[in-house]
Amino acid sequence: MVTAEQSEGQPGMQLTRRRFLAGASALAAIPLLGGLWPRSALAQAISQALPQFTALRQAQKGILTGAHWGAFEAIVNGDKMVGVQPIADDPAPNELIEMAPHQVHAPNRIKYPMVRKSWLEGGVANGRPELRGRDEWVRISWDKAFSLVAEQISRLQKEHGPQSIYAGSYGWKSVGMFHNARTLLQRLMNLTGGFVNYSGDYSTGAAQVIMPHVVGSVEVYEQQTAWPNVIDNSQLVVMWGCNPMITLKNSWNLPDHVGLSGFEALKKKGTRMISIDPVHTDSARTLGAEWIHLRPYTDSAMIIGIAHTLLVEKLHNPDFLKTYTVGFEKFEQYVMGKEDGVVKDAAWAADICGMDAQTIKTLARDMAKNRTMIMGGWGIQRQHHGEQPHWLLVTLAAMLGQIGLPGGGFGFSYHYSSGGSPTARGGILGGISAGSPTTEAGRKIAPFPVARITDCLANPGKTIDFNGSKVTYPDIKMVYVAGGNTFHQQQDTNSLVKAWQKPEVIVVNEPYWTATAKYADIVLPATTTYERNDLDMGGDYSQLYVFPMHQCVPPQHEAKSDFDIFAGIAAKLGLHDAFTEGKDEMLWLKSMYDDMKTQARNGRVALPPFDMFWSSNNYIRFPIPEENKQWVRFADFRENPLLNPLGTPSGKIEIYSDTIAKMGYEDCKAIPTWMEPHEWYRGPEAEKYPLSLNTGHPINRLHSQLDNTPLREKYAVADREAIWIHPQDAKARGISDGDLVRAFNDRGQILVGAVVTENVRSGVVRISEGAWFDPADPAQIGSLCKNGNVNCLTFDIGSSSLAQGNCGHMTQLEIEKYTGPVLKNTAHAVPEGA
Ligand code: PGD
Repeated sequence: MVTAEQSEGQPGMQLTRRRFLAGASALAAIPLLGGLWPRSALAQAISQALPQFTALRQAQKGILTGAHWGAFEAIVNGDKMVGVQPIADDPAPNELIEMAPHQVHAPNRIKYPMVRKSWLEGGVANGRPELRGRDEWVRISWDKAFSLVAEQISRLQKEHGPQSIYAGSYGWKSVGMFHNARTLLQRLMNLTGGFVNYSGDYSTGAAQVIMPHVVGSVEVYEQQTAWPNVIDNSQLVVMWGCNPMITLKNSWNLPDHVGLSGFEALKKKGTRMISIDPVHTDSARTLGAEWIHLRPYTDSAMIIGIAHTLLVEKLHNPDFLKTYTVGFEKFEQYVMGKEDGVVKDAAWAADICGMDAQTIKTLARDMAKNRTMIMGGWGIQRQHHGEQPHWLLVTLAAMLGQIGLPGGGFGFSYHYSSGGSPTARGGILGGISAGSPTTEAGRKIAPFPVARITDCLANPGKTIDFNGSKVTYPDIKMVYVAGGNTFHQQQDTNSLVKAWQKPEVIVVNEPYWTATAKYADIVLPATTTYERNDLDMGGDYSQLYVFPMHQCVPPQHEAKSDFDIFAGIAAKLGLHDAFTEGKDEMLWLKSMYDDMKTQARNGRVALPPFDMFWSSNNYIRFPIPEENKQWVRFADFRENPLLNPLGTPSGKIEIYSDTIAKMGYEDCKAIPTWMEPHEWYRGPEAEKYPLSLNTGHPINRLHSQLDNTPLREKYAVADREAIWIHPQDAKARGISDGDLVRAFNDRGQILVGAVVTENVRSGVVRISEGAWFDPADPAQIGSLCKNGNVNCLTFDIGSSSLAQGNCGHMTQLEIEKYTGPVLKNTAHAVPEGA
């Protein structure tokens, strides 16, 4: 059982946090709790309330700071970071924190502001955009850099308006509520008039659009039934397409790592766990979960097969369906083949999924017999028709009738940022605001779905469907990226390289020479978290800690924080005071803290003054109300659906959506359905490309972050990204463990290193996302990527007309043993002359 001490901890998206806390006002009746603060007149009370606080002070050697992979103390010698140690009460410290010194002192840091030579010389008219990624670089002063960028913004706002500047800048940046690269960029752009933004995200593009139609909330970023409740009550936990023991190592904000201890507790208790995945994941192996493997991209069919068994064996819950859902009868007709004559029974599903029907039937019976928690991952929705699996999982959970009961139902964020880590009661830090556009034109611009970036750059003026509306792409002339790695995140990298030649100017703020930086015109060196001061919350869902992130070392080389970079550009535009509001870094941190302090006081939690907090080099841990440890998602809806309706048009779970029906989309119908995907093992492309790709998140990295650290030694094979190949598939192609392999399809080719393993089912290969793009010949679009960037192979279409999410987890390919010339991996090299 997760104890009070263990069950600490909070998502990434501000939207989520606000949503949940609004929903959590039911907690208002908790008793008055004492203030929690470091060394002060109340030290005695503190050491009683926070034993771990004392432990931290005793053990403390270094400077408190943190990253997506954990809060830690940095050990510094002079101007060098030389080591780290985890904070004392992290229930599952993550070894990735050990990379912090390497992040600071990485050989491929961008040292100075740089400009691409042809752009500098030829200007916008003759900048030779086709040379992006292979041109020479010229070092310039910060003053010159600020002027160059400011001139472009000013020119474009005047000549083409805010719709010509794309500053969506999607990305995982670094932790810290103040130095939020993307928000700071957008704050500047709003002050200049406005800019084009994106909607959605790469993580949950499909699910976050379909779920509001189904249950009235995005679900993927909502608080989950609390871990202690799951541990106490769930009898069967089904991990459907997720790998929590890996993905929970990192969080959007500083992680509390409570989810990891939650899964460990389930294992210890002996709770039955099943992993449904084409890959025998690390989670399944370490937790001792049963492995049900299906063909990739066939999850929807399997869920429908389960639904059929439940129906014919009368294992479903008609009362729940009647009271809490609408449209089940239409789904039932579909499953029973009333209209199309195709009965979608276990045998039908098993044939599609490449498994035996008995497995599906047994699973259906086990789910109905036990208190079952279905934990759905997100990879299954980063696919063509990616809206369907989540809609179907909700439908399945509704048929089981356990939604809103302790330990039952479904949860789509247990594998992310410790969803289910009980919410503490304290203050919440707000960050710096992006503000809003200062011009009418800026206010009118509609965002486009984030993963349509290549399509947008390549096809200005094109109109696409999106969630019942139409979006017309603007004509983008400037792209500004700060805190993201477009050349990693976007599917079909080679199409991106082509479309990337369209804008007149591309600016990137980055600490490192990533491919996105190498393909820019102006590159501005950004500091890492460890070179600046910040504040963050610890625990995305739990909001458990307020954490000081102290500057550990001076800015490296000529790097500046994004705040200082944008303040410098703002000064050239006459907007310095509007941008900074007259405050420097520390004044901003103080005002953020003071706002939180006021808010906490309203919630009857007292906080120490900022100066005391900051100088203590300690963090504050908020108390968790007892009732939050047993919080059950949808319990209020279940208790009284009339008083607590869902945010759907009917107020109920919509298994049939009239709203979606009215959109009339062929690729997302009014009930959840199975549709053949764009590419799969039975499609025409499978003749040439028989292997199905699984591209999960990496074990020893966060997306592309840390690919340039010694961690590579743990996962790179022959100095390339690894590819997992089933022994049968390897043997058929004469490939042995450790071989260099060329993986390819019509879109691209990459060099990867073979790991021959039974941890993937035959017909499937796994390549993690995040390897930095490194084309063998940058002059040839489509040349071999020497580092193994999987997105060279994936295709770039929207999940459907509804959500337009990305399809990064779906593609057919072929592999062969690489016998070509020796190719040096230069993904992490500094461009010549830089
Ligand atoms: P990161 O590697 O986190 O990936 O894509 P995302 O672009 O978020 O890149 C963040 C970049 O920000 C890094 O280059 C880092 O150095 C930089 N950075 C960090 N801190 C700072 C800072 O303070 N200032 C500045 N200026 N820069 C900073 C991730 C995206 O990829 C996501 S979220 C998902 S879920 C998708 N996943 C997949 C997938 O599973 N499979 C495929 N095929 N494709 C995917 N793409 C998506």
